[in-house]
Amino acid sequence: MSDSDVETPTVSHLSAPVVWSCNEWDPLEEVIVGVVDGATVPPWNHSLAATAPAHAAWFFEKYGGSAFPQDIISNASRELDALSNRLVKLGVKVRRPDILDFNKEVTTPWWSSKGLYAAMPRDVLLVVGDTIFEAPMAWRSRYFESYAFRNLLMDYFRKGGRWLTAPKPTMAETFYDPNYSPDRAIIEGQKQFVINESEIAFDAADFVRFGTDILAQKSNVTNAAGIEWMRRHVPSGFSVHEVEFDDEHPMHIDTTIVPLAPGKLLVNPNWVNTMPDILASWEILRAPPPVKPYDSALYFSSDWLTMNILSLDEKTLIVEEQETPMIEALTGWGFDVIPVPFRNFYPFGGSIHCATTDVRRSGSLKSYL
Ligand code: DAV
Repeated sequence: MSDSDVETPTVSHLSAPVVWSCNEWDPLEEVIVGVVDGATVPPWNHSLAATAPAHAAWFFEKYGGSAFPQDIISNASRELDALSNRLVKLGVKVRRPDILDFNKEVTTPWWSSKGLYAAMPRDVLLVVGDTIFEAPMAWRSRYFESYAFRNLLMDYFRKGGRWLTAPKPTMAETFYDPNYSPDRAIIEGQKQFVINESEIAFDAADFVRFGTDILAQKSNVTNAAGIEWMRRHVPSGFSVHEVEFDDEHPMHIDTTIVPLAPGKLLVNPNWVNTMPDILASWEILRAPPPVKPYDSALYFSSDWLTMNILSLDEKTLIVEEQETPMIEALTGWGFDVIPVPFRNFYPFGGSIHCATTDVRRSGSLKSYL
């Protein structure tokens, strides 16, 4: 390999950070918005059954292993493009992942599986200060998902960004609990999970950033070893705290608690019965019920996607346009809301927060908890 094959970073990340985000609400400068092209419906399996709503089983029976139906892809794609254009108009730099064909079967020494999608950058990438973390994931269908973001990550790396990839679990049979069942998710007061602690696993979306403090939950895709790995690898000045809520089938924290501004937290009224001590001083807004009906099209998630909001800054929130009770509640709490159409993205299992990940927000590292 000649020297010219690798561009050595010359830009100091201290003087002009290409990757910099410490919380969910500082002014947004650069964001990755997902894509749905190439999305494949994963075959129904044990780890998926742990969190997918039971009413969606028919969808996986019908389409599991095939590409998502084209009309679902086209309608969601239009909304993703519209969100991207809107963000650009608001002065935010928008990046998109590569389009990969997730309908290809991949084989590792332990298993074979088709892929899923590159729709949810929030699940795969987590920016903590000047470092972008690539999550190991816990579903076989997501093993290679981060490669859709490889060109972006290489670009950030070349420009001086720090990039860390967590060790991936083998996702062999031994990593999943064969006795786990969603209807026995709590046994003797203890939450049960479909993954065990034999290897490191997490999705980035089980972490939420409050400046120097990052809260994380164990879930059906994030184990204690994964949280501990993050704890040992976050840049200096950050600490990771484990929190637990009352969602019996947790997967991703961003429909449970959503910090909107310093001291202001949106919480899920069904899943947050007791506030962790660390959040005791924060003012809370209990999310109003989501607008229905659309639950027949929620194949991967609960109907709390209404809470899955992206902050442009600590005053301005991007919210799905049909979630009017939420828009009214947030406006009443002093926020400016930018409504965008995003309902056709819901079948992929997320809303605006899931479909994006902030790579750069201005502001400095501070303690808020
Ligand atoms: O509420 O089912 C969806 C969030 C996905 N990032 C839920 C979690």
